[in-house]
Amino acid sequence: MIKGLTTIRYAASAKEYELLASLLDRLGFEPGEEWKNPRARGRYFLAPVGKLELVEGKEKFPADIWIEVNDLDSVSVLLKKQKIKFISEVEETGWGSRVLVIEPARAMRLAFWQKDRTEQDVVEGDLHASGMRFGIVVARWNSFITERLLQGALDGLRRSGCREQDITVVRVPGSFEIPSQARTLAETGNFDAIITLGCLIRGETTHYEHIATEVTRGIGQSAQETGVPHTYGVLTCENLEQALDRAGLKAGNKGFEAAVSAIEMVSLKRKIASNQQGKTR
Ligand code: RBF
Repeated sequence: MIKGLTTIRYAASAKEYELLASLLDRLGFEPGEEWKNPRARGRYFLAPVGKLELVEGKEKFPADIWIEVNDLDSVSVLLKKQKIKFISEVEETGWGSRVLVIEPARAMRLAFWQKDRTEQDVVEGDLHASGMRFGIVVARWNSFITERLLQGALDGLRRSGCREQDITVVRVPGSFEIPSQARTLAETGNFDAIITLGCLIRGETTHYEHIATEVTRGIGQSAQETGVPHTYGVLTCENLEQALDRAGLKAGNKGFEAAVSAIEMVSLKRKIASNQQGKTR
């Protein structure tokens, strides 16, 4: 039901608006478009994660916007260069983090914080697809369903910033042909990940179990042997109704999910590779 969260700050003047916008830009927020009407204007800035947090009791660092960063010391240097008013310098919070608080405009307090690194630091992929190249293999069998999966996958890629020219769609006759084509694409070295889309319906497929097993195994094997992430958007359903549900009706769209998983896997692979480099330097 919930789609997003927007919190608004009103700038007291055009000068303050420009100052805050350039500050948020410099800090590395993803910039959104500016809107304008005769009475007002606005710009939005996006962060990868948003949360709405309730607090009870007294908070030591009063600020109503908390911005989590991964290099608090650089943020502190940047803010000092901009001559922003500090309410508190970098301090330990007592809950495994450090925080600093600024007041870039009257009655606007921003806290920047960074979690202390722990041994069990988690590495996770994120969902920015710009600069990533994807191959999509889609089966024509049950195209009524698989075309919807394809639309879901394309939607997932585009909405995450992937450019049209970085997406290659290849159609194969049926799900049985997906693994070999996925491998062919992976071996070209032109793709960061392969997204596989198909639909097997038990009622219509003799030896359904065998085909499903073979397709799944083949896709997994191609992923492991080529080292290119593959994601699985092959529906295995009892009947057409169930397939329809999973291709965009009640139960989401498995093509969309496969695309988002592909982005995450590429991002994760890149992070692990750059972490390794860091360790050997
Ligand atoms: N391909 C699919 O992607 N989904 C199916 O549900 C499906 N059912 C099939 C049922 C039969 C009886 C046959 C012969 C093929 C079916 N295929 C299906 C196609 C299969 O994946 C492959 O493309 C063809 O068998 C050609 O190798």
